Amino acid sequence: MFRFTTAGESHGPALLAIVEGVPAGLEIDGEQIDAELRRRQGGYGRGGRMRIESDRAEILSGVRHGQALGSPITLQVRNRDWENWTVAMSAAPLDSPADDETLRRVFFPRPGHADLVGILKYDRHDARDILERASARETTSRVAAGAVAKQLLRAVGIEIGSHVVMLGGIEAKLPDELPADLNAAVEPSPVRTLDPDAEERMIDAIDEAKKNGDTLGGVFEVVVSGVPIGLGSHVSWDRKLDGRLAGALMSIQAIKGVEIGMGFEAGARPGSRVHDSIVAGEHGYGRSANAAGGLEGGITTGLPIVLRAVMKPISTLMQPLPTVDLRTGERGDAVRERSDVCALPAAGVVGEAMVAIVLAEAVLEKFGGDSITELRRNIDGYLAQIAGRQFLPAR
Ligand code: EPS
Repeated sequence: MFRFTTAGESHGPALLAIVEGVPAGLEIDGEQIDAELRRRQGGYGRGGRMRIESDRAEILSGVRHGQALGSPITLQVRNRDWENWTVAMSAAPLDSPADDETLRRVFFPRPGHADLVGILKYDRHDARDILERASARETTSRVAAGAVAKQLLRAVGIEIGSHVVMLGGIEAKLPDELPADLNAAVEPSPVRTLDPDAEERMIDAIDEAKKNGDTLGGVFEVVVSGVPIGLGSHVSWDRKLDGRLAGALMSIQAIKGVEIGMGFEAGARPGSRVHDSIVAGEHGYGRSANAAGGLEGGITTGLPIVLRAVMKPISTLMQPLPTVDLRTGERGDAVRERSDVCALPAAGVVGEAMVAIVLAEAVLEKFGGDSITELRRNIDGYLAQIAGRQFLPAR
């Protein structure tokens, strides 16, 4: 079984990810993990923290001489900023009392963040106890784990990319066909978009928001190619891959909605203008289009999986929103923690990681295998079976 968990506070000593179920013998390249971490740190609109950190993963377990052992893989990314937080975030009780400023306590919860609901639910009195874990810094662990999942998927021919399709209301004009290597095409863009014209306006919008002490969100798209027919299942609600992918994307900080394929637009059209016709092609069954976004009945169709997620604007505003002082109930201004004006380009990278994790899980569920050799053999056997199944008369 493929599974992962993360741990770590934003200003604690480190962020951790434990990934279990990676088949033995899979080549694990630490450089590729670090490259994904670097991608997550980028994008126009990031704040001061990204100038402090240069995230790198140390592999603490589960890999020997560059190959997975089949045992849990532990990844650690140290927080450089920790040296400024050793007192405020000390795990041990302090020897002597310290003032609120030294402890960096937070009494003005931010609307939109987990601050208020978190302290009420967990019975805390300092919102720092909540925000340290609610912070999107946690996505560092997800991207590290996702980079391992990506290496597994790449070994079986599945590739994942992403791009920004809308930022702060500015929509990117998309080409009829996406570039084969989506990430290579968008990486030079500071906002990770394919439309140079929109890129300029998106950058201006971020500058404007920054000037106004405001923040911006938007929509990113994740595209997966090389997916075999038959991942996921229609038989039970929790095995439907569309639901699992949507849930994984929705779990990313600040994500408020997910679309698959044509998405919400499908609700405005008649069925005749939504569903992809089934056609008989040279290589077997095919589709006239991919409005379904690569998923029907919770099962992959063999066409690219296309998912979109909307990110709300970050809830830390330099022009703060109204809130209430947790100590007195008096009206106040929400805390102004250092933050980003826009983290949408990075959110796309996190989206890729979450999609990779769910797909790695789905691949191993369907094909199993303790070793990469066994996994490949199982996949090859299934693909041969599917190929032989094309156009057979009904039994
Ligand atoms: C982030 C690190 C954080 C923020 C941001 C994402 O660093 P710090 O809080 O030290 O400035 O820049 O976190 C949030 C947007 C949030 O709401 O918590 C990161 O590593 O991505």
